[in-house]
Amino acid sequence: MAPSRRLRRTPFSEGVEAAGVKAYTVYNHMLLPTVFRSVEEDYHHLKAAVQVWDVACERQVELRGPDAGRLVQMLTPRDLRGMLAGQCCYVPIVDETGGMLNDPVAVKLAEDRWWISIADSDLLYWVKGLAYGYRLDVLVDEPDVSPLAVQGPKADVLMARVFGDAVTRLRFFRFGHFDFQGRDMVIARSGYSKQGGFEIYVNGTDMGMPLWTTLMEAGRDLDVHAGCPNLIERVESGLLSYGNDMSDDNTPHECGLGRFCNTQSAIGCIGRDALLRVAREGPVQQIMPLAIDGPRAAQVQAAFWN
Ligand code: THG
Repeated sequence: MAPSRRLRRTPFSEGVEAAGVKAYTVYNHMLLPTVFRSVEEDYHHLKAAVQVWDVACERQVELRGPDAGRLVQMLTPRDLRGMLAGQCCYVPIVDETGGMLNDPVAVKLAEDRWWISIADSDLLYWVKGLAYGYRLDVLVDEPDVSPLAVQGPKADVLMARVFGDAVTRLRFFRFGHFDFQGRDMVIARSGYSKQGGFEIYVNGTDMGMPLWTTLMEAGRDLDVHAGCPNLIERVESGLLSYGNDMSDDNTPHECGLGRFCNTQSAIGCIGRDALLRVAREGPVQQIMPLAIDGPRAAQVQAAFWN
């Protein structure tokens, strides 16, 4: 891959490279590791131990101001009226046709301040366009906040060593503020695996490597290793990948995300009318999980790129 300023490194790239990353992909114009030892080895290790993931490419779209809550509700058919500060929420984002634009995690920092932790599409422009077009009293930008995920069955033990026992009392999709070397960090119990774990939202670049190194040293006896979202684990767990499993041609219902929609009560959602219309007709196609039985499949070569 040819380096350029358009392809962004992360605050953790130095650690990722020292850990022997074998492949990257590009996600939100940023490096995302995809393999350390092998996809299969990484999978078994993720299910047995604990991994530290550079998911800085899960960029934040920050909304700040009196109309922030109204703007978030315009983006999604999930009814967010009951959501409190301190909660995270997986929210399908749709356009005016009901087509999926992204499937981020919304983080409600305060009544007037949200992060939308995006999957791989330039959601910032859609959100800025709506804020401007509707003359909303809200600032929309991409702060330099980089998630670092700690995933796997031993994540609680490792996180307690670095942040104290209180971090293990976080409930699923809740976040709290924790100190690391005098700096405040937002930490949520969330992450792109079903093996349990946390995401640390790291502000700026300077604390990236100190945090990475501290986690690696504190977890040596737990067999901590650098890891990344794992293809096998995420398919088995039914975690969708925007751009791979779905695009703006699909409604949330076609993606199996109907359980995250309350279209009837999501007043203000831009795609609400379109989704109510298709709900009457029913989806014409549906993405389904698929398990293939039998002996180990042969390696598929890169003939997929056409
Ligand atoms: N964490 C954060 N940001 C992200 C992701 C993440 N941005 C990109 C990408 N991942 C967004 N996509 C997903 C997909 C699935 C989930 C989270 C983000 C997820 N789903 C669970 C499920 O489907 O069972 C739980 C959903 C729920 O109960 O609300 O966690 O991983 N910060």
